[in-house]
Amino acid sequence: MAQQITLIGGGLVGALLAQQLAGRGFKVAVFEKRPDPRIAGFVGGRSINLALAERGLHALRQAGLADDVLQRAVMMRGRMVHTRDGRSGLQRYGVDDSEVIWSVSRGALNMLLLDAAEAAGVRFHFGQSLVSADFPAGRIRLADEAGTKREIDAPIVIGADGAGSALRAAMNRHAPLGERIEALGHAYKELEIPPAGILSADLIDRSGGHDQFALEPHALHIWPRGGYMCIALPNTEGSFTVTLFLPAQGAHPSFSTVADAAAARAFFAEDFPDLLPLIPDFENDYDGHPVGTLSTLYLDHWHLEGRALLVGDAAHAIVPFHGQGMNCGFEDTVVLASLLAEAPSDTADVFAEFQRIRQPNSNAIAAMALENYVEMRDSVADPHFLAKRELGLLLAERAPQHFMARYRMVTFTHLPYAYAFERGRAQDTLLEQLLHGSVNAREVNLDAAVAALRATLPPLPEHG
Ligand code: FAD
Ligand code: E1W
Repeated sequence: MAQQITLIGGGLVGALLAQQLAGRGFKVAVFEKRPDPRIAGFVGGRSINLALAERGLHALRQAGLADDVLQRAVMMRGRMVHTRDGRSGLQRYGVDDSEVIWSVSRGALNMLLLDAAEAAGVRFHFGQSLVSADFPAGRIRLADEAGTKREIDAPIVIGADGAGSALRAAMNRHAPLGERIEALGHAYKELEIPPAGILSADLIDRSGGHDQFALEPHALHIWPRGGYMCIALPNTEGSFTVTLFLPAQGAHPSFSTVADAAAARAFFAEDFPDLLPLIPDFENDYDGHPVGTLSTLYLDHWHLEGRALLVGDAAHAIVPFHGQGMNCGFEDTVVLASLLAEAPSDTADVFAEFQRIRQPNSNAIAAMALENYVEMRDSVADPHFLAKRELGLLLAERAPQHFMARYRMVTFTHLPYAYAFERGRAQDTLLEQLLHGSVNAREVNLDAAVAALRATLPPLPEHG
């Protein structure tokens, strides 16, 4: 008899994990709160997109899905920084198109993963939300959309039900997980730039004349403004999804002072004057879309013996500023599927081992994602930061075995996040020493700097 696994949540991580486990011979059932997006249309209907990087792509390759996903993705070669004075410039992520990230539609990706999981034999039950669980009895309680409840057998249950996980709450009621949720204090709102065809000819001329896109399509756009920022990611149809990140409360600007579309229009006219005319439905978008909250989730325990386990955001939700939440969750599925394939009936050992391997890494990406917010909104224009980055680039060119920018380790390698975090700290200390306060990387003696680098840090491990 094939081992039976019940998954809660058919989002990005749940659907990919289900496909991976079914492919390794497990009998997998998934209970998903929302209706089937392939029938009902993706909830919200808006085109929200995410950045897919090497870690997520690697998981999709193992699942045989990378090519299908990339076919529907838009390549982003670098970050396009838009300054207050209306200038913009592309900072490439890598030296060539082998180091790029990809903008994918959340809805399209989720539907592709559902199709793939179903094709692998997974049984989906939509419109079914987990309500509670009796772990000793191996039973879970579900509610359908009408609120009708039922109980089923689920001796082994895995929660991929996102940051607000109901399985986590049920586990925590049974035995405390040591949950800590740290609110960022900043929140977000999504707005839409339609394909340039919908904008006036006048605007297209002023934005540089791309026929279909109102902005350079192959970039992640950032408008850093100090304590807050906007970003925009391209969609395949020529539109962009803009996200405004702002303090949730407090002195202007915050979501309490920019409370409605009228206040928001005045705020954008002042702080994002080049962006405002690209958003024709500004009023409806601003008043119609919710303010999303942002926090980091830390748990002491991700599992309850061999009976229940949390993965993805349910175990380790992070702030989005490194674009790694989904990528990290996809990396979870690779590790878990391979551990389970090796020892299908030792779920207690496998779950403990999964946590042992993944928790230091999810803690590291949680910390790096928080740091990246400050870096993105404040220091992309800070002279000392820019000098450090330039010296880093010079060292990476001269001694590629000894220096790699942390962003590249996170985004373009499979080096563990915890390694990238540690190594990044050591490299940063060295850069500070070499620059000692200077804002000009060219003042540093490069031969001496490379010698110091080789003397201080071991070569980087293989990272292909
Ligand atoms: P989710 O995607 O949240 O899926 C959870 C699923 O469980 C949903 O389908 C939900 O309906 C279902 N569910 C919930 N409760 C129940 C229940 N009681 N019973 C049954 N089912 C239930 N990550 C990146 O890698 N790159 C990015 O560029 C990026 N940008 C982001 C931007 C923003 C503004 C935010 C907020 C996040 C971003 N992320 C990004 C993070 C990414 O969205 C998450 O890490 C990812 O969606 C986690 O996947 P998941 O499957 O664990 O959870
Ligand atoms: C990425 C929501 C989101 C998603 C992202 C990124 C950022 C800023 C944000 C980090 C980045 C891709 N980043 N980009 N440029 N420098 N750092 O790489 O996904 Cl806010």
